[in-house]
Amino acid sequence: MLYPIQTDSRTLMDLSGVWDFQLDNGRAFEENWPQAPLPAPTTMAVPASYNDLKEGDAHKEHYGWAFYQRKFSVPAFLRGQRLVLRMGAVTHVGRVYLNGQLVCEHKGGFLPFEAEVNGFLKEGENLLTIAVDNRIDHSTLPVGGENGTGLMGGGRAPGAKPRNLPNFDFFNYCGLTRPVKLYTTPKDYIRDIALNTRLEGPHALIDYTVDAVGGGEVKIQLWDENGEKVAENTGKEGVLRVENAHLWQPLQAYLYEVRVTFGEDVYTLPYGLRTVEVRGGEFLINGKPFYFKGYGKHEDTVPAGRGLNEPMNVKDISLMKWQGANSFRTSHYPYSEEMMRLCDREGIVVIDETPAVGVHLNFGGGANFHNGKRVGTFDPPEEGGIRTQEHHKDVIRELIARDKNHACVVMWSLANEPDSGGPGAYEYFKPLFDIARAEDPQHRPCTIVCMQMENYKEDCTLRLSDVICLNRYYGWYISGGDLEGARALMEQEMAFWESVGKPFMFTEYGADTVCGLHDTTPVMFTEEYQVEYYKMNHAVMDTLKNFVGEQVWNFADFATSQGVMRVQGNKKGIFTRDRKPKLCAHYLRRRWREK
Ligand code: BDP
Repeated sequence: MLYPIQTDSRTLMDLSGVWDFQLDNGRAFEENWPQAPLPAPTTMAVPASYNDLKEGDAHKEHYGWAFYQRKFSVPAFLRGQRLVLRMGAVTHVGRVYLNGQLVCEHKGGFLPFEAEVNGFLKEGENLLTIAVDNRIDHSTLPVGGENGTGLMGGGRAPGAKPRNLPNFDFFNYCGLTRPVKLYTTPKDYIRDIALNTRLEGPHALIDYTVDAVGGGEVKIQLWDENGEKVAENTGKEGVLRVENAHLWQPLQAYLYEVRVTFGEDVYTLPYGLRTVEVRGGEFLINGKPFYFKGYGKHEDTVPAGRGLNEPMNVKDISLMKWQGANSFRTSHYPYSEEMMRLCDREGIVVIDETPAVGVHLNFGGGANFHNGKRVGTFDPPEEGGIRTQEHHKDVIRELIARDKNHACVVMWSLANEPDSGGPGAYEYFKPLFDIARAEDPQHRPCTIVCMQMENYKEDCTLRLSDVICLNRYYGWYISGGDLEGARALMEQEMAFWESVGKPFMFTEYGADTVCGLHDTTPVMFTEEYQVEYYKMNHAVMDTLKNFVGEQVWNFADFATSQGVMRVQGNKKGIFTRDRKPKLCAHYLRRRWREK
Protein backbone atom coordinates (compact mmCIF):
# COMPACT_ATOMS: atom_id res chain seq x y z
CA MET A 1 0.00 0.00 0.00
CA LEU A 2 1.43 3.35 -1.02
CA TYR A 3 1.70 6.37 1.27
CA PRO A 4 -0.40 9.22 -0.13
CA ILE A 5 1.74 11.96 -1.68
CA GLN A 6 1.45 14.77 -4.16
CA THR A 7 3.32 14.22 -7.44
CA ASP A 8 3.21 15.50 -11.03
CA SER A 9 0.07 13.39 -11.49
CA ARG A 10 -1.49 13.28 -8.00
CA THR A 11 -3.07 15.88 -5.71
CA LEU A 12 -3.29 15.51 -1.97
CA MET A 13 -5.78 17.16 0.39
CA ASP A 14 -5.33 16.81 4.12
CA LEU A 15 -8.65 16.90 5.98
CA SER A 16 -6.99 17.40 9.38
CA GLY A 17 -8.43 20.16 11.54
CA VAL A 18 -11.23 20.63 14.00
CA TRP A 19 -14.20 18.41 13.18
CA ASP A 20 -17.68 18.07 14.69
CA PHE A 21 -17.88 15.26 17.21
CA GLN A 22 -20.45 13.42 19.28
CA LEU A 23 -20.43 10.32 21.45
CA ASP A 24 -23.11 7.74 20.68
CA ASN A 25 -26.20 8.15 22.83
CA GLY A 26 -27.02 4.48 22.25
CA ARG A 27 -29.36 5.25 19.33
CA ALA A 28 -27.04 6.94 16.83
CA PHE A 29 -27.44 4.33 14.11
CA GLU A 30 -31.24 4.11 14.59
CA GLU A 31 -31.41 7.87 14.36
CA ASN A 32 -29.22 7.81 11.25
CA TRP A 33 -26.59 10.24 12.48
CA PRO A 34 -24.37 9.79 9.41
CA GLN A 35 -27.17 11.13 7.17
CA ALA A 36 -27.27 14.70 8.48
CA PRO A 37 -25.35 17.13 10.65
CA LEU A 38 -24.83 15.58 14.09
CA PRO A 39 -27.64 16.50 16.53
CA ALA A 40 -25.51 18.13 19.26
CA PRO A 41 -21.87 18.20 18.20
CA THR A 42 -18.87 19.47 20.10
CA THR A 43 -15.47 20.20 18.58
CA MET A 44 -12.71 17.62 18.17
CA ALA A 45 -9.18 17.82 16.78
CA VAL A 46 -8.16 15.42 14.01
CA PRO A 47 -5.79 13.67 14.21
CA ALA A 48 -5.86 12.93 17.94
CA SER A 49 -7.31 10.50 20.44
CA TYR A 50 -10.50 12.06 21.78
CA ASN A 51 -10.13 10.70 25.34
CA ASP A 52 -8.12 13.51 26.94
CA LEU A 53 -9.36 16.41 24.83
CA LYS A 54 -12.53 16.91 26.88
CA GLU A 55 -12.79 16.84 30.66
CA GLY A 56 -14.44 14.03 32.55
CA ASP A 57 -15.08 10.33 32.38
CA ALA A 58 -17.63 10.49 29.58
CA HIS A 59 -14.93 10.97 26.98
CA LYS A 60 -12.03 9.38 28.82
CA GLU A 61 -13.82 6.10 29.52
CA HIS A 62 -16.34 6.07 26.67
CA TYR A 63 -17.31 2.55 25.59
CA GLY A 64 -18.63 2.13 22.06
CA TRP A 65 -19.22 4.37 19.07
CA ALA A 66 -18.29 8.00 18.58
CA PHE A 67 -19.02 10.13 15.51
CA TYR A 68 -16.76 12.55 13.67
CA GLN A 69 -18.09 14.78 10.95
CA ARG A 70 -16.97 17.52 8.56
CA LYS A 71 -17.81 18.94 5.16
CA PHE A 72 -15.51 19.36 2.20
CA SER A 73 -15.71 20.21 -1.49
CA VAL A 74 -13.74 18.79 -4.38
CA PRO A 75 -12.60 21.31 -7.00
CA ALA A 76 -14.41 20.71 -10.29
CA PHE A 77 -11.14 20.29 -12.21
CA LEU A 78 -10.32 17.17 -10.15
CA ARG A 79 -13.56 15.29 -10.70
CA GLY A 80 -12.26 13.46 -13.75
CA GLN A 81 -9.55 11.92 -11.60
CA ARG A 82 -9.76 8.87 -9.39
CA LEU A 83 -10.53 10.22 -5.90
CA VAL A 84 -9.43 8.17 -2.91
CA LEU A 85 -10.29 8.78 0.73
CA ARG A 86 -7.63 7.44 3.04
CA MET A 87 -7.80 7.00 6.79
CA GLY A 88 -4.37 6.75 8.47
CA ALA A 89 -5.78 5.00 11.56
CA VAL A 90 -9.23 4.69 13.08
CA THR A 91 -9.07 3.04 16.49
CA HIS A 92 -10.38 0.34 16.54
CA VAL A 93 -13.25 -0.06 14.04
CA GLY A 94 -14.19 2.60 11.53
CA ARG A 95 -17.28 3.10 9.35
CA VAL A 96 -16.92 5.80 6.75
CA TYR A 97 -19.97 7.54 5.23
CA LEU A 98 -20.15 10.10 2.46
CA ASN A 99 -23.38 12.02 2.08
CA GLY A 100 -25.09 9.41 4.24
CA GLN A 101 -23.92 6.40 2.24
CA LEU A 102 -21.62 3.78 3.76
CA VAL A 103 -18.33 3.83 1.83
CA CYS A 104 -16.28 1.30 3.76
CA GLU A 105 -15.69 -0.34 7.11
CA HIS A 106 -12.39 -1.42 8.65
CA LYS A 107 -11.33 -3.32 11.73
CA GLY A 108 -7.91 -2.73 13.30
CA GLY A 109 -7.02 0.59 14.86
CA PHE A 110 -3.42 1.10 13.78
CA LEU A 111 -3.30 0.52 10.05
CA PRO A 112 -4.52 2.62 7.14
CA PHE A 113 -7.41 1.86 4.81
CA GLU A 114 -8.81 3.64 1.80
CA ALA A 115 -11.66 3.64 -0.69
CA GLU A 116 -12.34 5.12 -4.10
CA VAL A 117 -15.12 7.64 -3.59
CA ASN A 118 -15.98 9.09 -7.02
CA GLY A 119 -19.42 7.44 -6.96
CA PHE A 120 -20.25 8.96 -3.56
CA LEU A 121 -19.34 12.58 -4.23
CA LYS A 122 -21.52 15.42 -5.45
CA GLU A 123 -20.97 19.00 -6.52
CA GLY A 124 -20.74 21.51 -3.71
CA GLU A 125 -20.28 20.41 -0.12
CA ASN A 126 -20.00 16.77 0.82
CA LEU A 127 -20.80 15.46 4.29
CA LEU A 128 -18.15 13.08 5.61
CA THR A 129 -18.97 11.09 8.76
CA ILE A 130 -16.66 8.60 10.37
CA ALA A 131 -18.06 6.43 13.13
CA VAL A 132 -15.44 4.94 15.45
CA ASP A 133 -15.91 1.99 17.77
CA ASN A 134 -13.37 1.63 20.57
CA ARG A 135 -14.60 -1.63 22.07
CA ILE A 136 -12.08 -4.36 22.67
CA ASP A 137 -12.78 -8.02 23.47
CA HIS A 138 -11.50 -11.52 22.74
CA SER A 139 -11.84 -10.94 18.98
CA THR A 140 -9.91 -7.68 18.73
CA LEU A 141 -6.22 -6.81 18.66
CA PRO A 142 -5.34 -5.57 21.17
CA VAL A 143 -7.40 -7.91 23.35
CA GLY A 144 -9.87 -6.77 25.98
CA GLY A 145 -12.40 -8.30 28.36
CA GLU A 146 -15.61 -9.66 26.84
CA ASN A 147 -18.70 -7.43 26.63
CA GLY A 148 -17.20 -4.65 28.67
CA THR A 149 -16.39 -6.89 31.60
CA GLY A 150 -13.31 -8.46 33.13
CA LEU A 151 -11.69 -11.42 31.46
CA MET A 152 -13.31 -13.81 33.89
CA GLY A 153 -16.73 -12.88 32.59
CA GLY A 154 -17.72 -11.47 35.97
CA GLY A 155 -16.40 -8.06 36.81
CA ARG A 156 -19.49 -5.91 36.31
CA ALA A 157 -22.16 -5.27 38.96
CA PRO A 158 -25.79 -5.49 37.76
CA GLY A 159 -26.75 -2.17 36.25
CA ALA A 160 -23.18 -0.91 36.05
CA LYS A 161 -22.14 0.52 32.69
CA PRO A 162 -19.85 -1.62 30.53
CA ARG A 163 -16.25 -0.40 30.32
CA ASN A 164 -13.28 -1.34 28.22
CA LEU A 165 -11.00 -3.59 30.21
CA PRO A 166 -7.69 -3.79 28.37
CA ASN A 167 -5.74 -7.02 28.63
CA PHE A 168 -2.65 -4.86 28.13
CA ASP A 169 -0.75 -2.15 29.97
CA PHE A 170 -1.45 1.06 28.07
CA PHE A 171 -4.43 3.35 27.90
CA ASN A 172 -7.02 2.39 25.29
CA TYR A 173 -6.74 5.67 23.40
CA CYS A 174 -9.03 5.86 20.39
CA GLY A 175 -10.56 8.02 17.68
CA LEU A 176 -9.22 9.36 14.38
CA THR A 177 -5.65 9.10 15.60
CA ARG A 178 -3.95 9.68 12.25
CA PRO A 179 -4.76 12.00 9.35
CA VAL A 180 -7.68 11.58 6.99
CA LYS A 181 -6.65 12.50 3.46
CA LEU A 182 -8.18 12.71 0.04
CA TYR A 183 -5.89 12.13 -2.91
CA THR A 184 -6.24 11.78 -6.62
CA THR A 185 -4.68 9.52 -9.20
CA PRO A 186 -5.25 9.25 -12.94
CA LYS A 187 -7.79 6.58 -13.90
CA ASP A 188 -4.95 4.24 -14.83
CA TYR A 189 -2.68 4.22 -11.84
CA ILE A 190 0.16 2.69 -9.86
CA ARG A 191 -1.36 0.62 -7.06
CA ASP A 192 1.73 -0.68 -5.32
CA ILE A 193 5.50 -1.06 -5.50
CA ALA A 194 7.54 -3.81 -3.83
CA LEU A 195 11.33 -3.63 -3.55
CA ASN A 196 14.09 -5.85 -2.29
CA THR A 197 17.84 -5.24 -2.29
CA ARG A 198 20.61 -7.79 -2.81
CA LEU A 199 24.30 -6.93 -2.59
CA GLU A 200 26.99 -8.06 -5.01
CA GLY A 201 30.28 -6.78 -3.68
CA PRO A 202 30.09 -2.98 -3.79
CA HIS A 203 27.08 -3.11 -6.15
CA ALA A 204 23.39 -3.53 -5.39
CA LEU A 205 20.57 -5.25 -7.24
CA ILE A 206 17.04 -4.10 -6.55
CA ASP A 207 14.32 -6.57 -7.43
CA TYR A 208 11.16 -4.63 -8.10
CA THR A 209 7.50 -5.36 -8.80
CA VAL A 210 5.04 -2.66 -9.77
CA ASP A 211 1.33 -3.33 -9.44
CA ALA A 212 -0.42 -1.05 -11.92
CA VAL A 213 -4.10 -0.86 -12.86
CA GLY A 214 -5.19 -0.10 -16.44
CA GLY A 215 -3.16 0.27 -19.62
CA GLY A 216 0.32 1.65 -20.05
CA GLU A 217 3.99 0.94 -19.71
CA VAL A 218 5.80 0.90 -16.38
CA LYS A 219 9.05 2.87 -16.24
CA ILE A 220 11.19 2.85 -13.13
CA GLN A 221 14.21 4.98 -12.31
CA LEU A 222 16.54 5.32 -9.36
CA TRP A 223 17.93 8.73 -8.41
CA ASP A 224 20.62 9.35 -5.82
CA GLU A 225 20.76 12.12 -3.21
CA ASN A 226 22.70 14.39 -5.61
CA GLY A 227 19.87 14.22 -8.10
CA GLU A 228 21.73 11.89 -10.50
CA LYS A 229 19.87 9.09 -12.23
CA VAL A 230 21.76 5.88 -11.45
CA ALA A 231 19.57 3.11 -12.85
CA GLU A 232 16.42 2.56 -14.89
CA ASN A 233 14.29 -0.15 -16.37
CA THR A 234 10.87 -0.80 -17.91
CA GLY A 235 8.18 -3.39 -17.25
CA LYS A 236 6.16 -4.44 -14.22
CA GLU A 237 8.91 -6.65 -12.83
CA GLY A 238 12.63 -6.55 -13.09
CA VAL A 239 15.93 -5.58 -11.57
CA LEU A 240 17.73 -2.27 -11.12
CA ARG A 241 21.48 -2.52 -10.93
CA VAL A 242 23.31 0.11 -8.87
CA GLU A 243 27.08 0.36 -9.32
CA ASN A 244 28.98 1.22 -6.14
CA ALA A 245 25.82 1.53 -4.14
CA HIS A 246 25.59 3.92 -1.24
CA LEU A 247 24.08 1.80 1.52
CA TRP A 248 21.54 2.77 4.16
CA GLN A 249 23.33 2.14 7.45
CA PRO A 250 22.06 2.36 11.02
CA LEU A 251 22.44 6.01 12.12
CA GLN A 252 23.85 6.83 8.67
CA ALA A 253 20.83 6.94 6.46
CA TYR A 254 21.12 7.29 2.73
CA LEU A 255 17.96 7.36 0.65
CA TYR A 256 17.66 6.97 -3.08
CA GLU A 257 14.47 8.00 -4.80
CA VAL A 258 12.56 5.40 -6.77
CA ARG A 259 10.51 7.11 -9.46
CA VAL A 260 7.82 5.04 -11.15
CA THR A 261 5.72 6.19 -14.08
CA PHE A 262 2.79 4.37 -15.62
CA GLY A 263 0.88 6.17 -18.38
CA GLU A 264 0.13 9.56 -16.84
CA ASP A 265 0.71 8.44 -13.27
CA VAL A 266 3.90 9.23 -11.34
CA TYR A 267 4.87 8.01 -7.88
CA THR A 268 8.11 8.54 -5.97
CA LEU A 269 9.39 6.58 -3.03
CA PRO A 270 12.40 7.21 -0.78
CA TYR A 271 14.29 3.94 -0.58
CA GLY A 272 17.32 2.85 1.41
CA LEU A 273 19.52 0.02 0.16
CA ARG A 274 20.38 -2.46 2.87
CA THR A 275 20.17 -6.16 3.63
CA VAL A 276 19.14 -7.98 6.80
CA GLU A 277 20.05 -11.50 7.73
CA VAL A 278 20.23 -13.80 10.72
CA ARG A 279 23.28 -16.03 10.61
CA GLY A 280 24.13 -18.35 13.49
CA GLY A 281 23.87 -16.29 16.63
CA GLU A 282 24.25 -12.99 14.81
CA PHE A 283 21.93 -10.33 13.44
CA LEU A 284 23.48 -8.82 10.33
CA ILE A 285 22.68 -5.53 8.61
CA ASN A 286 24.56 -5.18 5.32
CA GLY A 287 26.50 -8.27 6.28
CA LYS A 288 27.85 -6.75 9.51
CA PRO A 289 26.83 -7.74 13.06
CA PHE A 290 24.31 -5.31 14.48
CA TYR A 291 23.63 -4.72 18.20
CA PHE A 292 20.26 -3.13 19.06
CA LYS A 293 20.54 -0.27 21.58
CA GLY A 294 17.35 1.54 22.36
CA TYR A 295 13.80 1.25 23.47
CA GLY A 296 10.32 -0.08 23.51
CA LYS A 297 8.14 2.98 23.02
CA HIS A 298 4.57 4.15 22.84
CA GLU A 299 2.74 6.68 20.76
CA ASP A 300 1.64 8.58 23.83
CA THR A 301 1.72 12.33 24.36
CA VAL A 302 -0.23 15.02 26.17
CA PRO A 303 -3.01 15.77 25.27
CA ALA A 304 -3.23 14.02 21.87
CA GLY A 305 -2.97 10.54 23.39
CA ARG A 306 -2.10 8.22 20.54
CA GLY A 307 -2.69 11.01 18.00
CA LEU A 308 0.02 11.70 15.45
CA ASN A 309 2.48 14.14 17.04
CA GLU A 310 5.25 14.92 14.58
CA PRO A 311 7.14 17.40 16.78
CA MET A 312 7.36 14.72 19.46
CA ASN A 313 8.48 12.10 16.94
CA VAL A 314 11.34 14.38 15.88
CA LYS A 315 12.19 15.14 19.51
CA ASP A 316 12.17 11.46 20.51
CA ILE A 317 14.63 10.56 17.80
CA SER A 318 16.79 13.49 18.77
CA LEU A 319 16.82 12.23 22.38
CA MET A 320 17.70 8.72 21.23
CA LYS A 321 20.58 10.02 19.17
CA TRP A 322 21.76 12.19 22.05
CA GLN A 323 22.05 8.94 23.99
CA GLY A 324 23.66 6.89 21.26
CA ALA A 325 20.59 4.66 20.83
CA ASN A 326 20.10 3.19 17.38
CA SER A 327 16.73 1.45 17.45
CA PHE A 328 13.27 0.94 18.89
CA ARG A 329 10.36 -1.46 18.71
CA THR A 330 6.90 -0.20 17.78
CA SER A 331 5.49 -1.70 20.97
CA HIS A 332 2.59 -2.62 20.93
CA TYR A 333 1.06 -1.71 17.56
CA PRO A 334 2.16 -0.31 14.22
CA TYR A 335 3.23 3.34 14.52
CA SER A 336 2.28 6.06 12.08
CA GLU A 337 3.58 5.99 8.53
CA GLU A 338 5.04 9.42 9.25
CA MET A 339 7.20 7.91 12.00
CA MET A 340 8.37 5.11 9.73
CA ARG A 341 9.36 7.57 7.04
CA LEU A 342 11.19 9.63 9.63
CA CYS A 343 13.15 6.58 10.81
CA ASP A 344 14.17 5.88 7.22
CA ARG A 345 15.57 9.41 7.06
CA GLU A 346 17.22 9.29 10.48
CA GLY A 347 18.79 5.85 10.20
CA ILE A 348 16.87 4.52 13.18
CA VAL A 349 16.42 0.74 13.12
CA VAL A 350 12.89 -0.49 13.84
CA ILE A 351 11.35 -3.74 15.01
CA ASP A 352 7.86 -3.44 13.58
CA GLU A 353 5.14 -4.91 15.78
CA THR A 354 1.51 -5.84 15.08
CA PRO A 355 -1.24 -4.77 17.52
CA ALA A 356 -1.38 -8.33 18.89
CA VAL A 357 -0.96 -7.67 22.58
CA GLY A 358 -2.99 -9.42 25.25
CA VAL A 359 -3.27 -12.73 23.39
CA HIS A 360 -3.00 -14.42 26.76
CA LEU A 361 -6.04 -15.28 28.83
CA ASN A 362 -4.11 -16.81 31.70
CA PHE A 363 -1.88 -13.96 32.66
CA GLY A 364 -2.00 -13.40 36.41
CA GLY A 365 -2.77 -16.81 37.78
CA GLY A 366 -5.10 -18.30 35.21
CA ALA A 367 -8.24 -17.35 37.08
CA ASN A 368 -10.42 -17.27 33.98
CA PHE A 369 -13.34 -19.66 34.13
CA HIS A 370 -15.94 -20.17 31.45
CA ASN A 371 -19.05 -22.00 32.61
CA GLY A 372 -17.05 -23.27 35.54
CA LYS A 373 -14.25 -24.66 33.36
CA ARG A 374 -10.77 -23.21 33.20
CA VAL A 375 -10.14 -21.77 29.74
CA GLY A 376 -6.89 -21.97 27.79
CA THR A 377 -5.99 -19.03 25.56
CA PHE A 378 -6.08 -21.18 22.42
CA ASP A 379 -9.07 -23.35 23.38
CA PRO A 380 -11.81 -23.36 20.75
CA PRO A 381 -13.78 -20.09 20.78
CA GLU A 382 -17.00 -21.96 21.74
CA GLU A 383 -15.21 -22.98 24.91
CA GLY A 384 -14.10 -19.45 25.69
CA GLY A 385 -10.72 -19.29 23.90
CA ILE A 386 -9.39 -16.37 21.96
CA ARG A 387 -11.03 -15.49 18.60
CA THR A 388 -8.24 -13.42 17.08
CA GLN A 389 -6.45 -15.72 14.67
CA GLU A 390 -8.14 -14.62 11.41
CA HIS A 391 -7.88 -10.96 12.34
CA HIS A 392 -4.28 -11.56 13.36
CA LYS A 393 -3.58 -12.84 9.84
CA ASP A 394 -5.17 -9.70 8.41
CA VAL A 395 -3.11 -7.31 10.50
CA ILE A 396 0.10 -9.09 9.52
CA ARG A 397 -0.83 -8.81 5.83
CA GLU A 398 -1.81 -5.16 6.20
CA LEU A 399 1.30 -4.27 8.20
CA ILE A 400 3.62 -5.81 5.66
CA ALA A 401 1.65 -4.27 2.79
CA ARG A 402 2.18 -0.86 4.40
CA ASP A 403 5.78 -1.13 5.65
CA LYS A 404 7.51 -3.60 3.34
CA ASN A 405 9.73 -1.05 1.59
CA HIS A 406 11.06 0.72 4.68
CA ALA A 407 14.80 0.40 5.14
CA CYS A 408 14.33 1.10 8.85
CA VAL A 409 12.24 -2.04 9.37
CA VAL A 410 14.54 -4.99 10.02
CA MET A 411 12.24 -7.47 11.77
CA TRP A 412 8.53 -8.22 12.19
CA SER A 413 7.24 -8.81 15.69
CA LEU A 414 4.03 -10.76 15.30
CA ALA A 415 2.86 -10.36 18.90
CA ASN A 416 3.84 -9.07 22.31
CA GLU A 417 3.73 -11.46 25.26
CA PRO A 418 1.17 -13.92 23.98
CA ASP A 419 0.54 -17.23 25.74
CA SER A 420 3.37 -18.65 23.65
CA GLY A 421 4.10 -21.47 26.07
CA GLY A 422 0.47 -22.54 26.38
CA PRO A 423 -1.22 -25.52 24.71
CA GLY A 424 -2.13 -24.70 21.12
CA ALA A 425 0.32 -21.80 20.85
CA TYR A 426 2.40 -23.41 18.09
CA GLU A 427 -0.71 -24.21 16.05
CA TYR A 428 -1.92 -20.63 16.47
CA PHE A 429 1.40 -19.02 15.54
CA LYS A 430 2.83 -21.30 12.87
CA PRO A 431 0.39 -20.09 10.16
CA LEU A 432 1.10 -16.49 11.17
CA PHE A 433 4.83 -16.91 10.68
CA ASP A 434 4.13 -18.59 7.34
CA ILE A 435 2.09 -15.59 6.20
CA ALA A 436 4.68 -13.06 7.32
CA ARG A 437 7.45 -14.97 5.56
CA ALA A 438 5.45 -15.35 2.37
CA GLU A 439 4.20 -11.75 2.21
CA ASP A 440 7.48 -9.92 2.80
CA PRO A 441 9.43 -9.32 -0.41
CA GLN A 442 12.52 -8.67 1.76
CA HIS A 443 12.20 -11.88 3.81
CA ARG A 444 12.99 -10.13 7.07
CA PRO A 445 13.42 -12.15 10.25
CA CYS A 446 10.25 -12.73 12.28
CA THR A 447 9.75 -13.02 16.00
CA ILE A 448 7.26 -13.04 18.82
CA VAL A 449 8.18 -11.06 21.91
CA CYS A 450 8.01 -13.39 24.90
CA MET A 451 7.01 -12.80 28.45
CA GLN A 452 8.72 -14.01 31.56
CA MET A 453 7.36 -17.40 32.54
CA GLU A 454 8.58 -20.43 34.38
CA ASN A 455 8.22 -22.89 31.50
CA TYR A 456 10.27 -20.83 29.06
CA LYS A 457 11.78 -23.98 27.60
CA GLU A 458 8.32 -24.78 26.18
CA ASP A 459 7.89 -21.38 24.56
CA CYS A 460 6.99 -21.84 20.88
CA THR A 461 9.32 -18.95 20.10
CA LEU A 462 12.09 -21.53 20.28
CA ARG A 463 10.82 -23.26 17.16
CA LEU A 464 9.35 -20.32 15.31
CA SER A 465 11.30 -17.11 15.87
CA ASP A 466 14.44 -16.17 13.97
CA VAL A 467 15.55 -13.98 16.86
CA ILE A 468 14.51 -14.74 20.44
CA CYS A 469 13.05 -11.56 21.94
CA LEU A 470 12.69 -11.60 25.70
CA ASN A 471 10.81 -9.27 28.03
CA ARG A 472 12.46 -9.83 31.39
CA TYR A 473 12.07 -8.06 34.70
CA TYR A 474 14.82 -9.52 36.92
CA GLY A 475 15.13 -7.02 39.74
CA TRP A 476 11.62 -5.65 39.31
CA TYR A 477 8.71 -8.11 39.06
CA ILE A 478 11.15 -10.93 39.91
CA SER A 479 13.22 -10.35 43.06
CA GLY A 480 12.40 -6.65 43.14
CA GLY A 481 14.71 -4.87 45.58
CA ASP A 482 17.17 -7.78 45.61
CA LEU A 483 19.47 -7.18 42.68
CA GLU A 484 21.96 -9.84 43.78
CA GLY A 485 19.30 -12.53 43.93
CA ALA A 486 17.83 -11.29 40.66
CA ARG A 487 21.20 -11.53 39.01
CA ALA A 488 21.61 -15.19 39.95
CA LEU A 489 18.19 -16.04 38.49
CA MET A 490 18.88 -14.07 35.34
CA GLU A 491 22.22 -15.82 34.80
CA GLN A 492 20.54 -19.18 35.14
CA GLU A 493 17.96 -18.42 32.46
CA MET A 494 20.42 -16.70 30.11
CA ALA A 495 22.63 -19.79 30.11
CA PHE A 496 19.70 -21.63 28.54
CA TRP A 497 19.12 -19.07 25.76
CA GLU A 498 22.82 -18.90 25.06
CA SER A 499 22.78 -22.67 24.48
CA VAL A 500 19.96 -22.43 21.91
CA GLY A 501 22.26 -20.96 19.26
CA LYS A 502 19.85 -18.39 17.88
CA PRO A 503 20.49 -14.67 18.40
CA PHE A 504 18.58 -13.36 21.39
CA MET A 505 17.92 -9.95 22.87
CA PHE A 506 15.94 -8.13 25.51
CA THR A 507 12.98 -6.25 24.06
CA GLU A 508 11.90 -5.11 27.53
CA TYR A 509 13.49 -4.73 30.92
CA GLY A 510 12.72 -1.95 33.32
CA ALA A 511 11.83 -0.57 36.71
CA ASP A 512 9.10 1.89 37.67
CA THR A 513 10.77 5.13 38.68
CA VAL A 514 8.97 8.18 39.97
CA CYS A 515 10.83 11.24 38.74
CA GLY A 516 12.18 13.16 41.72
CA LEU A 517 12.29 10.25 44.18
CA HIS A 518 15.84 9.87 45.49
CA ASP A 519 17.67 7.92 48.14
CA THR A 520 21.23 7.24 49.23
CA THR A 521 20.50 3.53 49.46
CA PRO A 522 18.87 2.72 46.14
CA VAL A 523 15.37 1.46 46.89
CA MET A 524 12.66 0.59 44.41
CA PHE A 525 10.94 3.51 42.62
CA THR A 526 13.88 5.90 43.18
CA GLU A 527 15.96 7.22 40.31
CA GLU A 528 19.01 5.61 41.89
CA TYR A 529 17.39 2.17 41.87
CA GLN A 530 16.62 2.45 38.16
CA VAL A 531 20.32 3.04 37.47
CA GLU A 532 21.42 0.11 39.66
CA TYR A 533 18.79 -2.12 38.07
CA TYR A 534 20.17 -1.43 34.59
CA LYS A 535 23.78 -1.81 35.72
CA MET A 536 23.00 -5.27 37.09
CA ASN A 537 21.20 -6.34 33.91
CA HIS A 538 24.04 -5.06 31.75
CA ALA A 539 26.66 -6.85 33.81
CA VAL A 540 24.94 -10.12 32.88
CA MET A 541 24.25 -9.20 29.25
CA ASP A 542 27.85 -8.21 28.62
CA THR A 543 28.99 -11.79 29.25
CA LEU A 544 26.71 -13.31 26.58
CA LYS A 545 27.86 -14.32 23.12
CA ASN A 546 24.68 -14.62 21.07
CA PHE A 547 23.11 -11.59 22.68
CA VAL A 548 22.24 -9.04 19.99
CA GLY A 549 20.55 -6.19 21.75
CA GLU A 550 19.08 -4.28 24.63
CA GLN A 551 15.82 -2.40 24.29
CA VAL A 552 14.85 -0.74 27.52
CA TRP A 553 11.25 -0.54 28.79
CA ASN A 554 10.22 2.22 28.28
CA PHE A 555 11.49 5.28 26.47
CA ALA A 556 9.10 7.56 28.39
CA ASP A 557 6.43 7.33 31.10
CA PHE A 558 3.06 6.60 29.54
CA ALA A 559 -0.65 6.51 30.28
CA THR A 560 -2.35 3.27 31.33
CA SER A 561 -5.69 2.20 32.77
CA GLN A 562 -6.09 2.97 36.44
CA GLY A 563 -5.08 0.35 38.97
CA VAL A 564 -3.05 -0.19 42.11
CA MET A 565 0.05 -1.05 40.07
CA ARG A 566 0.12 2.27 38.21
CA VAL A 567 0.74 5.77 39.57
CA GLN A 568 -0.95 8.00 36.99
CA GLY A 569 0.44 5.65 34.39
CA ASN A 570 3.47 3.43 33.93
CA LYS A 571 6.62 5.07 35.30
CA LYS A 572 9.28 2.89 33.71
CA GLY A 573 10.27 5.69 31.37
CA ILE A 574 13.89 6.76 31.08
CA PHE A 575 12.32 10.10 30.23
CA THR A 576 9.21 11.55 31.83
CA ARG A 577 6.08 11.84 29.75
CA ASP A 578 7.14 15.37 28.79
CA ARG A 579 10.62 14.08 27.88
CA LYS A 580 12.77 15.26 30.75
CA PRO A 581 15.62 12.86 31.56
CA LYS A 582 15.63 10.79 34.73
CA LEU A 583 19.04 10.02 36.25
CA CYS A 584 19.21 6.82 34.23
CA ALA A 585 19.05 8.69 30.91
CA HIS A 586 22.58 9.94 31.58
CA TYR A 587 23.81 6.50 32.59
CA LEU A 588 22.45 4.95 29.38
CA ARG A 589 23.99 7.78 27.40
CA ARG A 590 27.40 6.94 28.80
CA ARG A 591 26.94 3.25 28.12
CA TRP A 592 25.53 3.50 24.62
CA ARG A 593 27.96 6.09 23.35
CA GLU A 594 30.77 3.73 24.28
CA LYS A 595 29.20 0.41 23.31
C1 BDP B 1 5.31 -6.11 29.93
C2 BDP B 1 4.43 -5.58 28.80
C3 BDP B 1 4.36 -4.07 28.76
C4 BDP B 1 4.19 -3.52 30.14
C5 BDP B 1 5.37 -3.94 30.99
C6 BDP B 1 5.31 -3.38 32.40
O1 BDP B 1 4.85 -6.09 27.56
O2 BDP B 1 3.32 -3.66 27.91
O3 BDP B 1 4.00 -2.13 30.15
O4 BDP B 1 5.37 -5.33 31.08
O5 BDP B 1 4.80 -4.06 33.29
O6 BDP B 1 4.80 -7.27 30.42
O7 BDP B 1 5.75 -2.26 32.62
